Amino acid sequence: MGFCSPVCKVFRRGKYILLFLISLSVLAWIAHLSGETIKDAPVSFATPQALVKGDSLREKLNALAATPDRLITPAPKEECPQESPLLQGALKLSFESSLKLKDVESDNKAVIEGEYEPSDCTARQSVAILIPHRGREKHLLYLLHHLHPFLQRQQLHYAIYIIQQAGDVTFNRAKLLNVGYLEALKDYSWDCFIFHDVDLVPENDHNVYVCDKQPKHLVVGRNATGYKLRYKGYFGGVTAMNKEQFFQVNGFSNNYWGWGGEDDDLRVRVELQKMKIVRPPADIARYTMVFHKRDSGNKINKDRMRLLGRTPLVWRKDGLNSCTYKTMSLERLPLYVNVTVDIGKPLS
Ligand code: UD2
Ligand code: MN
Repeated sequence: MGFCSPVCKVFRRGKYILLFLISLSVLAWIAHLSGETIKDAPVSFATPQALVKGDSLREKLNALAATPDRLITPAPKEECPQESPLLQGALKLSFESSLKLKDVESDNKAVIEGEYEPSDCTARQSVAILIPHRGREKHLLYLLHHLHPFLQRQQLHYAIYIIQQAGDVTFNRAKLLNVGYLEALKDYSWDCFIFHDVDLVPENDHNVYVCDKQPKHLVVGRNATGYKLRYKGYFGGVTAMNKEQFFQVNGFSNNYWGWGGEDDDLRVRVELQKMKIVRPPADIARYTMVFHKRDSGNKINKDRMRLLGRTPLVWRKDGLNSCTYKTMSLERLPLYVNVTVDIGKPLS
């Protein structure tokens, strides 16, 4: 008991040394094996799955190294300046009888299917221009000729929609504009809508086609009326309302068939919502109206005063939420989206 010979001591120590040597060789073997695994691992291809699924750092590095240039997101564009450096102020307008659609198309190569956005900065607003139309081709040509370069100088992301009333039933400007709003929103969530007569050409590009915190009336004056506001509360010709403002007033009434009253009706809707109409300065908000006579399909609406009196009672039920129509065609032409609609006919 308690006795161990020198031979026995040597034997005990040797056991520990042997154990130590065995552990060392096991470790060396493991290290060797894992080195082989890394060497033999296949080079992963840069797919989004590889980046998500791959769990080794090497796999992720391989994936990054193999990412083709086109997958690298370009640096975000800066927002366009508050005031575009491209504005020219008062413009010299031209109404050449020889002007052709092809000329306007070749002058506006950056416009694709009626839509444009600046290449070097991000536009401050995305704006849909809605133009009610029937049988005013020459006016439309003059307007496109002036409006496209005008909007591009304003560095806007925009698209022009022409809403054509099909058939020869009495014209209904307001309902066509409701259709324009509903149809344009199917393409893109536009921030701002400009409701634009086909025959009004803006004279100064400082009259910027963007929406404000309040509904905006852009035609303070025009050539035919001595560039004076026609009357207090006048809201016709060209107006700008953002998506929410127009939705809040339930759009235009659908019930104004023929000439007059629908613009005043919109003003009443705006006022009922306690919104306040704003206007740019008179020296800027100037338009030339191409001369025209009253269209045969757009007789004066004798019922307009009676309808106007009922607006506070009916606006909730008569507007965007009751606008029924049938889209006959939707063509994406080079300079505008052409929506042809059957909007029905007056009740009586
Ligand atoms: C005034 C208003 C207009 C509208 C209208 C009464 C101005 C500058 N404009 O325009 O906004 O309130 O009175 O309804 O005050 N249109 C066609 N084909 C037609 C008939 C009308 O395309 O057969 C379109 C076209 O976009 C035209 C707009 O409707 O510009 C207004 O009609 P208008 O130009 O005959 O009426 P106007 O100048 O008295
Ligand atoms: Mn007109």
